[in-house]
Amino acid sequence: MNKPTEKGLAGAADTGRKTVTRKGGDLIAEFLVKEKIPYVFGICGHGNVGLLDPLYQVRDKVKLVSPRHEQTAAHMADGYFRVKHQPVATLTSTGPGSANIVMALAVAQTDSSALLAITANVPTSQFNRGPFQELNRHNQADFPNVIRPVVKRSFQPTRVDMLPLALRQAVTTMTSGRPGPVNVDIPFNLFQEEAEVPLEPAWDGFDKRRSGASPDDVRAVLDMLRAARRPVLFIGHGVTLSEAGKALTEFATRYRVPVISSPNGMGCLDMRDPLSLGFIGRNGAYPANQAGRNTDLIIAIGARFDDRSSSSWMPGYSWNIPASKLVHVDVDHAEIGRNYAPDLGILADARTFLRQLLAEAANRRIDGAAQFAAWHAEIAGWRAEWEKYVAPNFALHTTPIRPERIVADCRAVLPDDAIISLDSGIHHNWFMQFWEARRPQTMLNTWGYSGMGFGPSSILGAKLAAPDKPCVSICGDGGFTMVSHVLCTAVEYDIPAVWVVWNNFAWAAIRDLQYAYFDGREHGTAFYSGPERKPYNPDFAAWARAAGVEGLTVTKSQDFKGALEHAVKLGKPCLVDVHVDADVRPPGTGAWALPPIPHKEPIFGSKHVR
Ligand SMILES: Cc1ncc(C[n+]2csc(CCOP(=O)(O)OP(=O)(O)O)c2C)c(N)n1
Ligand SMILES: [Mg+2]
Repeated sequence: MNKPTEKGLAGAADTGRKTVTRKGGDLIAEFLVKEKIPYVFGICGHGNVGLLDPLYQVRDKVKLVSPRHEQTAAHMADGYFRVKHQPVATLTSTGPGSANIVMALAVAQTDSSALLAITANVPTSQFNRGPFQELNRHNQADFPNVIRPVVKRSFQPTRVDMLPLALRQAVTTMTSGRPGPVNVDIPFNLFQEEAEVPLEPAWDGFDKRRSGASPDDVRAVLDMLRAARRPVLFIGHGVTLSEAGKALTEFATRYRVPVISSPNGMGCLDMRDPLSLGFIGRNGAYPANQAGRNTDLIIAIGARFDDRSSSSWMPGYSWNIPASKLVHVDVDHAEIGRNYAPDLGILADARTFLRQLLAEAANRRIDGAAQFAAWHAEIAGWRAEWEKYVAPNFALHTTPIRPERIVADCRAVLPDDAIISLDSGIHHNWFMQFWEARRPQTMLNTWGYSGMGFGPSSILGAKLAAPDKPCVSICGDGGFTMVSHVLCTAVEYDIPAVWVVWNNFAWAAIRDLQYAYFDGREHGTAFYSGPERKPYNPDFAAWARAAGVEGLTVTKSQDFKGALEHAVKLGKPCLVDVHVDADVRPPGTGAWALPPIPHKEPIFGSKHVR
């Protein structure tokens, strides 16, 4: 080990670590290599130009991809992480460039997705002088205050020798416990200035530290299961993030416990399995809501009972707590009992907990098939009622196309390992209700923050993470228009993603709320042109072709399947513009409240309290 040099810094001397003399920019580039961060999704600016050259030096190990908007860069990083569980970085410049990632970071944070957001700031020598693009009304170089609510932590090293520690702490923070985005905000001069610095060891990454439940709690959960007659597992993103699909499937199958899933947990149990009841809430599946409101024991793992998966917490619509007993397991203490006080709260990683349950249950006699037989018979009845109600619409061919047709053809065409991303909008409600995710990490949803632009952007990151799998964004016409420049990035970087634009000439999710709650009036929620207010949209397929992407328009339902098959096989970026019937709505099976407006009752099945 090298001795700290005379010039050595206090930090170096304290840690006794090897020191090197480096420019800040080179340190950051080396750090990205050392941490095996394979991509930087970034957009240049005067503030970060000093880092571009060091990135050039490591371009074989760390690829720079520059989309046309910073929001897309962060969604791409988010999508990459969700598919591969390996974080990548974004790079944005001082001021506006970095301000453009705020929404995308909020999406990542509320959906527990890790990414390293490197932002640049003004030189330290100019702090508080009001240089170009400094925010300083409250504090010098104040971007960390802008970004603070949407990241797990923001670091602002102000000297080169502060970089190694800040960077190590940043990666440790973003991938420990509940993952999330982390920011390192770096004043411009640090890229160019040189210092002697102590080297930090590499962080050994995501997914290593997995605390479990206490043995007493594991036993207590199994005692509760033994006493139950109508149990359900409710799973969320925590199960996906801890890669607990196998343990979940084993536990559910062995003990015959039905599984209700929030969108980001979908696919941990193959949703074609009869034990999978689907999503719960207003646009959930009827068997899930029925089971949720009639269960006597909920074992919730890595799920947070947000308003959309709990019918806005109104008793008897999706859940019926405290009449039902609740075990709430999460890696984040802040989620345990946020909305429902649990009978037993357990701070634990999903996979560790499920493995503990499996190990302990093996020592006991639990015969789920016998114990829960009546429950399964009831569930089978609800499933049959639901299937009878929805199945006919899945078989219809219509013009404009019924939404069910799109779901059905996606199911038929896409292989089990295909990755789909959804955006915010009514198209998402249809997929929440009817998509059958078959594998974990294959359905990307903007769930917590529901930011439009996530779906069409994140699919680029998904495709980079999984180049051998079909990656299809199903997005609204409104949401696609917000980030239509994704087409350019697909061409520039040869990313063969597919966009299915769900074209209903409206911000239909919001238009439908207007129709439902404001006497059928529509104002500001649909797209028109001309004095006659004809429905308007650009010709998306022509728009795609103008960008160098293959573009198809589908107006007849018979044509969609073939168009999707073609797009998926093409091996080049492709957009399919599908004209969808804007007046068919997903059947509400739970409720959602916008207080103080009175909520709507479910249209299929009614609230039922045992
Ligand atoms: C960035 C952003 N702006 C606004 C909203 C509010 N919002 C939610 S859904 C929606 C309409 C979506 O329209 P479109 O993309 O066409 O999808 P559709 O509902 O028609 O399927 C809007 C405006 C949002 N979630 N995100
Ligand atoms: Mg729309």
